[in-house]
Amino acid sequence: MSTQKKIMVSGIQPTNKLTLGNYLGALKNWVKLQTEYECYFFAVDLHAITSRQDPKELAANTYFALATYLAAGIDLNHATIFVQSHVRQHPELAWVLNCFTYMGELSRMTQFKDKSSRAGETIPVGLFTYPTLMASDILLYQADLVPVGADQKQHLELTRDIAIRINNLYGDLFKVPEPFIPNIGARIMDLQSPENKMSKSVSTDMGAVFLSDSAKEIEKKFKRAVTDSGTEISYSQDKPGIKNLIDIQCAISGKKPQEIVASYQGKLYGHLKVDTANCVIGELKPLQEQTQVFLSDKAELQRILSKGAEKAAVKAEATLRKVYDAIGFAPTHS
Ligand code: AQP
Repeated sequence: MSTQKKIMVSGIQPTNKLTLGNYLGALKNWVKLQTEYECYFFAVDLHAITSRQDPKELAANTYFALATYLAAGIDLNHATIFVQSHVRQHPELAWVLNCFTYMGELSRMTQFKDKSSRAGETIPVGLFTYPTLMASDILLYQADLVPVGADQKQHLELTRDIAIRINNLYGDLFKVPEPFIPNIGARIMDLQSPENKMSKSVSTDMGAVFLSDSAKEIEKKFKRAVTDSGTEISYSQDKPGIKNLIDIQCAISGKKPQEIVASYQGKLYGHLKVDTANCVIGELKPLQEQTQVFLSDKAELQRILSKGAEKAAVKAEATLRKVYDAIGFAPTHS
């Protein structure tokens, strides 16, 4: 009987410092799941440039993201971590996939519609073809599972469609991946507009808690969090601000929303805000300290990332070579 682990792939865009949403919605789950799967976790810097990035900030945010992965407990015995742009097979396969993906399919992507409406008159082509690069990230590693937020599910369905289309033409080149929406881990909403998700690049500074924020900043952001004009602490969709604070406490403590609500009987919104801030500060303190330890030894971090990229490239090249052979590219002779 084969004891081979299933393969799981995921990444975060280094468009800014990571947020509490990335941590509670993605990273914390990766750490829980990493022993069950062969994992590839990367910082998707090629995706990040679909919006304008300051070059110095992009590199700093990339290191910050990967140091945070390690600080959160990603274990190199279970997971390979690397920078997407260090593995050239990602854009190479993406080009091939572009040639098997239809304009109509990409035009229907909700994220493209959202992001292009914010981009104004000059919409980068990269924003349009973002899903084929994401498909490449997944298919290169023959991933079985991709943990995605609900907003990325459409991209994963497209990835499956492209994989099936190419497999039908050329034989089984790709594993067709399954979406995996972990039931643990919340969707964390913007503190200033709790009907929108907390986002690295879209949220305002007061709307997002960044993993680099000081305790004082975190406290201030929660105290100013938008709620409603009521007073009763309850967990419902028509109180999105309050629900978000409860969800944050649940994601950190592992408690159920009703347990949290019960502990606030007779208390005010202010209590909930202060407690949520303290809960977040307590959760992030060790993470922040460890992140600084990894960032302070850049040479060691770079060594880890080079090794990760080398290992990832071996797997990625095996898939890419199979694809190049199947579509008829002449082999290289060196
Ligand atoms: N608010 C959130 N709540 C829960 N999970 C979240 N994730 C992001 N925001 C939240 C999860 O983090 C992973 C990586 O996401 P990403 O950075 O690649 O892109 P995104 O989902 O588009 O997040 P941002 O912060 O809004 O990105 P930018 O601003 O860079 O475009 C995913 O697993 C995502 O579900």
